[in-house]
Amino acid sequence: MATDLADVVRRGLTDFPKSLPPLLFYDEEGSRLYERITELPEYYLTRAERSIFVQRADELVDRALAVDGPGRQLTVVELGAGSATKTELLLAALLRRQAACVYVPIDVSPAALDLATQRLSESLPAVRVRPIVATHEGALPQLARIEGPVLAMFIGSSIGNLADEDATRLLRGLRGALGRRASLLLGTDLKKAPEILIPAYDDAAGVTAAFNKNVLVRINRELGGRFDLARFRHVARWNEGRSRIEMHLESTDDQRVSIEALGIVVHFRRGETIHTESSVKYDLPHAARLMEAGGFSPPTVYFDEERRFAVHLAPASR
Ligand code: AVJ
Repeated sequence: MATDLADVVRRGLTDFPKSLPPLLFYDEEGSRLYERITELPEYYLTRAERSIFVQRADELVDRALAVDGPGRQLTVVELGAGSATKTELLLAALLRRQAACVYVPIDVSPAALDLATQRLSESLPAVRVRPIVATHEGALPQLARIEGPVLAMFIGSSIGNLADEDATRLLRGLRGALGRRASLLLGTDLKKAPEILIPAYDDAAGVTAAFNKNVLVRINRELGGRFDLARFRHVARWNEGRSRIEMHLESTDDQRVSIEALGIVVHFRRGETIHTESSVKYDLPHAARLMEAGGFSPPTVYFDEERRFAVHLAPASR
């Protein structure tokens, strides 16, 4: 995959149908907006997953530690760590079992990693933070060098951004880099009524709309784009066949938008959209299939009280 912003944007906007990868959301402003999303009344995901950690962190940690037997310290790796507020609960539980631990947060946003490192140094000084600014795939070679047992966290239902083939490839990559010493802690949002899902991605305060449109702001700033935000509408759709929420930016009329750094003019028909994100909603067999295909054993599954969200813990399969 092209990782350079210009290449990614060129490819996405000259493709049909048009799309942009969700990775582009997370510049400094986008990371801030995402943090606000996690606090919205409609966005239940973060609260549901946090409540699982609040109630079950000790049990989760005991199970993760049991995989490798007693002795060596467990290292925690996290894909797409963001601000790591939920992870803190797990790290605190781990420090009730071992004196210190290494935590390796991976994120494309240096700002988010700085914030996480800063906060953890104050709240849990026994955690040695070794951040990696990279995409998930980009970090794999460095993960292969970690010694001892590793708990790899991929929480927040971030896996839902990936189509099943890509999710499987990523889990396999993780399993390949970490080997048999790895356990996987995977958070997945669960399939539920569109009446609950849609508002979670189209909130009343318009924070998700601003988060979505921020990719256009970013293209304007970083690539000399001329997107007029008033002529694009935030849309959240439920795709039943693929069991996913889709976010789009819909052009409100026929228009041409030039992007200076790319030397292109992009044409939009009225109602045409840029697909900016998919967020897959899982049932348990679906999640188990992905983990198995990724090289992990059947998981232990933990739920919040309302069964909106699931956290799966699985050791590497032999
Ligand atoms: C960070 C990918 C888990 O899909 O729910 C939130 C991102 N997009 N609101 C999700 C997001 C719109 C979020 N993930």
